[in-house]
Amino acid sequence: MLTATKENSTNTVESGEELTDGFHLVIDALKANDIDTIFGLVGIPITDLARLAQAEGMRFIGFRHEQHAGNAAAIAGYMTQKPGICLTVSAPGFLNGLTALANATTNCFPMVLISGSSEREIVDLQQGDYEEMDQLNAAKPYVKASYRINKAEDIGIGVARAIRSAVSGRPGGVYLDVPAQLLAQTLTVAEGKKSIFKVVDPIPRQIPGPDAIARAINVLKTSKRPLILLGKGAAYAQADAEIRALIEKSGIPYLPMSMAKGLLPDKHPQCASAARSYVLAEADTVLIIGARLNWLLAHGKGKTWGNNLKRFIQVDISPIEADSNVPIEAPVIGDIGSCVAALLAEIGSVPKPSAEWTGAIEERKEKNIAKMEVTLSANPSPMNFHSALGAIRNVLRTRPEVNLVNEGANTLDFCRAIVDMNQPRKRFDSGTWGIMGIGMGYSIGAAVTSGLPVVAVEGDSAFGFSGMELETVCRYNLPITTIVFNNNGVYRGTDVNPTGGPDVAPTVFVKNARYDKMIEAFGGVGYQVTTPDELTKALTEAIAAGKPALINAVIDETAGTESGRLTNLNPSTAKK
Ligand code: ADP
Ligand code: TPW
Repeated sequence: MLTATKENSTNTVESGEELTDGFHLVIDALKANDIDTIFGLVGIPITDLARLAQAEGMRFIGFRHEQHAGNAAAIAGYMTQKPGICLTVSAPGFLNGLTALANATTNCFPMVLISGSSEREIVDLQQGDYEEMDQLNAAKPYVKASYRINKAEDIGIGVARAIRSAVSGRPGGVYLDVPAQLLAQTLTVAEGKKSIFKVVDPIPRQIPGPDAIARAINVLKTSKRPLILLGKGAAYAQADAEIRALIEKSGIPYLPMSMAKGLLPDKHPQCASAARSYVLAEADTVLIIGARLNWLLAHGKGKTWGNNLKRFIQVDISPIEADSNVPIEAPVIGDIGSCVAALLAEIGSVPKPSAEWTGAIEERKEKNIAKMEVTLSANPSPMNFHSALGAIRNVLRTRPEVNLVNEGANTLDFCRAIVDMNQPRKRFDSGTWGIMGIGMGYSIGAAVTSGLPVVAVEGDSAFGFSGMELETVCRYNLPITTIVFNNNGVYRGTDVNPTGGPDVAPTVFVKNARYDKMIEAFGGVGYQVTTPDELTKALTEAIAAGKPALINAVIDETAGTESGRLTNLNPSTAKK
């Protein structure tokens, strides 16, 4: 605590009265709202903020690049429904964090990026301050909300607004600008205390109208081949029991989007993942819960959907999500817990789907699963994506509590299809943008938040975006096992430079790189594996050890497909 010896910035204090300052008030405001962890990277003007957070009993997890601190905060927000907090310096630090904040907004994850900023009067006249930038305006297009706090007495309100904005309604990223001089401003302790408070009901329930529920139930009553589609919004909502009850009571087959896998165990008899193409094409009515009809679902139309317009019911908290891509016959607007509970109360009046529909799905599933097992159990040399993922799947089946982080192209597509999930909110991947670079940030965020092991399944290109954070993983001794699918390049390693010149092709990396040596530099354990058996042994051992490890899994460099399953989005290979 500071002590006033003469007039301070508030000009109200008599000599000897105890003072507090902006640094303390920011920490007090976060703590008052049960925030116990900050992910960030220090420097002027926020180093002392990080020090103080730690001194006041919060965890400060320091990163090597702000984007990964931001990604850690974002995934912590997704896992907990509390905004993940990322702290950065001004201008470049802020911009490095902004990618993560924009990604959080895109994925509907609650997060607050707090960045120090330069003096307003210099920034606004563009007089060339250290790390000068108009950060508030730079953030605006990419966030749900952005605020600047200019007076120490407003810190409580500013933090409250940031928290409420991040978690209420559709969650998203919030930018909070803290000018350097704000942090140094003082108030009396009594004034400071008065200005800090805990946000009441930051995630208010939003109850759907009874007419919307009746409309949705009527659509279901008249459907012949219904399907429920679960998105990561459904996982985020933590309404697991209600969702399970709705699915089981209705008897309707369901399909989880990738981060909704495990909301119900993937082995659930009504899970239609193994017949995905069939159900999307053949369903006549789709009840969407917490998913958007964006590119990941072919915008709700075209060949993926059997070229016919479906009847859609959409449960979402955003009133403007419906009709974004195709007409929605029955929008149900509210929080998923309330909406699903209201649908559950009426679902008894909807006839169970016909045996013809569920039987046809079952038949497809059995055929596809049998085909997949043959592919997974083949043991080619060198190892390919399937044989490696078959081994990982078998190990993770014995450890359902493990968090799985996944990025890459082929590595992402195949892992999503092969590695089943059995608990909710355990799968974290490239998400709505298909972004590369979330690997180590999400892994660290998930490990710190849950205290449970993390396995990151990473393409070698994908891993490169955040690889330096291996030092962070080792520094905090986190139970993270990173598996690099090393096929010598982006998608694969066999492209050649057609000119015969000295540069390698744009997709090619150093051959036979030893990513396992990288973690050894920081005291972690490295493994090099070339067969599924070696991978099984290394992964089992690494998870059991609960310490930082990296497995360099050598994958056939010819095995990958350009852009994985997104070949159709490449301008040169898209089907016209
Ligand atoms: P996916 O990528 O899995 O298809 P999306 O991120 O596209 O999922 O969609 C998630 C949707 O869930 C968003 O439209 C968002 O508004 C919605 N959502 C998030 N949280 C809630 C909630 N608590 N209640 C209702 N809808 C929610
Ligand atoms: C921020 C473009 C999509 S997938 C990918 C890139 C570079 C890497 C694929 O190679 P990898 O995986 O990881 O070795 P695999 O299994 O196919 O061998 N920059 C950003 N995001 C994206 N999506 C890209 C580039 C891309």
